Amino acid sequence: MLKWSSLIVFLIMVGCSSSDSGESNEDTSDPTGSVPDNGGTNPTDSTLTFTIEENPDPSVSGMAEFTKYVSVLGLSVYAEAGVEDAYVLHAAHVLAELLDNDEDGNIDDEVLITELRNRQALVPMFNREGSAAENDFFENYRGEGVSAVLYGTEIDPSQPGRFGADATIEEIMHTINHVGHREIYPDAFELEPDSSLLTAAMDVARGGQFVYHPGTYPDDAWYHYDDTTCDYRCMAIEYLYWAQVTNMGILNDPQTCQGIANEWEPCSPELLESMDTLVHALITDPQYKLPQLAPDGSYGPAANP
Ligand SMILES: [Ca+2]
Ligand SMILES: [Ca+2]
Repeated sequence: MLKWSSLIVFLIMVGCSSSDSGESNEDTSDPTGSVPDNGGTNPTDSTLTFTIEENPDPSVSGMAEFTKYVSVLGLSVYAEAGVEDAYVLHAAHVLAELLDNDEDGNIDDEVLITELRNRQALVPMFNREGSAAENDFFENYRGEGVSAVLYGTEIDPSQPGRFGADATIEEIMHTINHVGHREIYPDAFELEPDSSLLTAAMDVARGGQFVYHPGTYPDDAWYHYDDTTCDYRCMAIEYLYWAQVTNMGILNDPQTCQGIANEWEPCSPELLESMDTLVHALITDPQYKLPQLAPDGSYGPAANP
């Protein structure tokens, strides 16, 4: 649905440039510098109601074209002017729901949130592909807190996560997984061949280890993305997303199953558990504290005591 491979290229570039990012941003306010670190797992009261503010960081490299900003549990959502406020708030709620998945007011994984805050993880939202803000961001952003971007044209708050309607959960999950989980649990979630439980599971799901796209997959493969420009790491981060949203039940309807069959077969939680035992065991292993519940676009600890 997205030019995911180009995003992967972007994130790899971002990753490669991270070593000098500190210097380039040193004399300007950093993207999340205005966000107080509450120092604990409990979100502050102000996070319970998200508010769209003016972009506090227009002078930071790559951030000049954003006009809207929401602080979410010490992380940031930035949006271009044409992205509707309701869409920006939808992204903020989904981000919070993925981090405090049981919505009890406590962030589920302290190690994860610390990593994401340290890397100044953010969700960039653009009007559309090729917009002014996207061009500026892709050209000039020097941080290490992004691995996917979100367009106003691919958001529908009334259908959270529905394939083909709302990419909010997908794109935010990619960033959390790539910037956070891969870093803090590398033995589980690293993306290189032979590096992790994730890639071991993927090699089974694809019917073999294919560092380069095999052209056609073995008949017994159930993960067979046909985008030949998506490299192994791209395949791995996308695989993790498929497994997680399947486990959440987001893909579990006949229309969606049919729509994604060219890429991903086990579209219900039950199929995932029986067909892909390795990845199911990985993503439900409590030590990694991955979100298990589908975000509904409404984060409300007060309503979920
Ligand atoms: Ca929680
Ligand atoms: Ca909710």
